[in-house]
Amino acid sequence: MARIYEFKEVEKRRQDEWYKSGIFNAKEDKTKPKYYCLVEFPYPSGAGLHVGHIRAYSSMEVIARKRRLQGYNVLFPIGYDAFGLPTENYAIEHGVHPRVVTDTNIKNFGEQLKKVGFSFDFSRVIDTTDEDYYKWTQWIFVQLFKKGLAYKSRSFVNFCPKCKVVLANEESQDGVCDRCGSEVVQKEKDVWFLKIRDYSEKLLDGLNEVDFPERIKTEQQNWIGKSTGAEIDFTVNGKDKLTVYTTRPDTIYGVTFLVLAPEHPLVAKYASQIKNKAEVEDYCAKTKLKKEFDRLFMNKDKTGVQLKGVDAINPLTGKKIPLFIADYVLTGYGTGAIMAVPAHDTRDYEFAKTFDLPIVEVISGGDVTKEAYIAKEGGTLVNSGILNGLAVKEAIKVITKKLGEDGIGRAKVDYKMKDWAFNRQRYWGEPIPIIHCPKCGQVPVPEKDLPVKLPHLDEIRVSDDGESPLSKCTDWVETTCPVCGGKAKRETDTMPQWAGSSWYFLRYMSPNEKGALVNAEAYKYWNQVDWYNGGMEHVTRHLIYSRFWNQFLFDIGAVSEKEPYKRRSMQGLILGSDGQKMSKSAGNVVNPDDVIKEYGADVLRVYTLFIGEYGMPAPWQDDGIKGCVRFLARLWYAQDMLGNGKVDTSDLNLHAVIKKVSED
Ligand code: ANZ
Ligand code: ZN
Repeated sequence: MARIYEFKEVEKRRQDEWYKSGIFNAKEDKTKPKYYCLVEFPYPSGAGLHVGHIRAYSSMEVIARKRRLQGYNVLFPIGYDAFGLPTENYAIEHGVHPRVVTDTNIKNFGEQLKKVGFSFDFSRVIDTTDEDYYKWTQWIFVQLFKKGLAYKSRSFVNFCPKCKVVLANEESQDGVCDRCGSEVVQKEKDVWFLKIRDYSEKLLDGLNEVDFPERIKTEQQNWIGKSTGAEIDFTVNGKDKLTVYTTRPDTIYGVTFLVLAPEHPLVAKYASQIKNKAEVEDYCAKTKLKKEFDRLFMNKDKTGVQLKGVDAINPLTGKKIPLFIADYVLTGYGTGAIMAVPAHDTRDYEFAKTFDLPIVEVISGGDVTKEAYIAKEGGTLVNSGILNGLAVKEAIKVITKKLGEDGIGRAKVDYKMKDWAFNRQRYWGEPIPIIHCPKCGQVPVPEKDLPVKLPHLDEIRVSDDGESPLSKCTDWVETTCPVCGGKAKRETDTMPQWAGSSWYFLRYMSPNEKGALVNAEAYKYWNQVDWYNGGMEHVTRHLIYSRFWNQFLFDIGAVSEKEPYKRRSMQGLILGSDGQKMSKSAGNVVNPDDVIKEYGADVLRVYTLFIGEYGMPAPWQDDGIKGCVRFLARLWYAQDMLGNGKVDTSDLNLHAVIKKVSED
């Protein structure tokens, strides 16, 4: 182990030289081909750098260094995604301003990153909480607003009662808050949305252009959740139209009831005609308390209530069918109403069994007295009038055409992805640059007045009504309308965590540019990110959001590439030595500083690269570190021997060595 002392001594000396001379600082050099390496910039938490960061960054470090040796002009930047809840919560708890907390944490992260010896360009460090940075985050929001892609609407949202924030679906994936683990409740609130749904097709198409692992493409496709089917209009109570969305219009002869989401507007509309009103209202109230996740996946026992006094007609069989409300039908998907085909849909089947409703087989091949027959391929239509004898695929075409001719239906594409809930009632975020004028309505802050600076507040606690702390800052809230000059109020919500990271890869190209989000020349040179490495957990959020923003910026001519990232890879997590996720509470966290202190940075870097199959989780093992120490000692020895001329290298086939090393 004698060598460790040497490692450490040399490392320190080298690092000091590197960062003093700025040897890794990238300059636009048109005589050289460029290569843009990107890693997910860290959230500067109080806990400091994690060994997971080291794994994620060391791999890209290898690529960056290799590309430099290959003659590329490499951009390998780093920065901080610094708005967000943990800092804000820490600030509240300790009575320190989040600005101070953020600056302290960033300073600490910078020192740690340098101790690891990363070849980042530290002259381009960006901080999403910097006014010069979030000016452009706000500018992008204003452009989205002007194009009608940002809107405010009253809506049911996922609300975390502990953090007191509205969460996007992506942040409450299993019905629990991403941040604190509390159960999420549904709450009605004014919410800003970005119309990411309008970009569904573009986001799907773009996947054909990029070099992403299949796993990532599939996750994004599933998240967007494209489905093709039809909308069909049913007639309710002889006169009103009720439209359902179905992927199986061919099964229409098998429809024996309709189901509405409890939130469906028709329920309120028929309030006076519904005979069992109390029962219905009770059920609606109970549904409100349920999380969407449970409604979708935990609904083993189907519950629901018939709307007595209301009925519909199956337009093809002419038969009267009952209407129900049930929480397995969601309000945010399709039309919030379904035609139920119990013979061929499992959920409808269970519901029909529970409520003793008729089950009519319309696709042959299964045994619908036992279970729903859901196979789409191979079945033949039966009990279906004009569709009898047709295969499913053919029947879908025929019936969709007929519904169209009869004016009661149309082909329809739908997406599971919802619009992006884009606000927080919190302090530590980018103010949403909108002014509310009693005369002119929502007016975007003129570009010359950006950034809308976050005012300094001493009290940043959220009030119990869930309103943003900014709403208490009267001096800041009260302003004049940029259109009519009358008295107006500023929007007091801030943007969500994901805003700043949705375009940061552009800012690195010209971090000090004043006149645009990115300098045109710099963009022309650095252009797309050549290789982006990050975590699998960011594939459905950050990676979709940032592709959306980039596609939008392309559409308004702010950038010339549709896709921001040419290639993406992902590292697996580093687990504690007990095989569990590292966490303070489990006491299995490894601090990279300690490893460096004991073994030196190279050992840490080499170990995180060799720890296991790159895309897979791997437990931290002290024995593994010792192996890396021995490996590096041998390397040093070999170098000494070569340097001293003690080894004859005349018959060394340099090209063969380069080939082998490159491939490995
Ligand atoms: C009739 C039918 C018959 C259906 C059948 C399926 C099978 P995907 O494929 O995931 O897009 N559906 C529509 N809107 C819904 C909502 N808001 N909440 C819950 N379920 C809803 O799912 C589309 C199918 O899910 C639709 O097609 C509808 O049920 C149901 F043999 O309509 B189907
Ligand atoms: Zn006005």
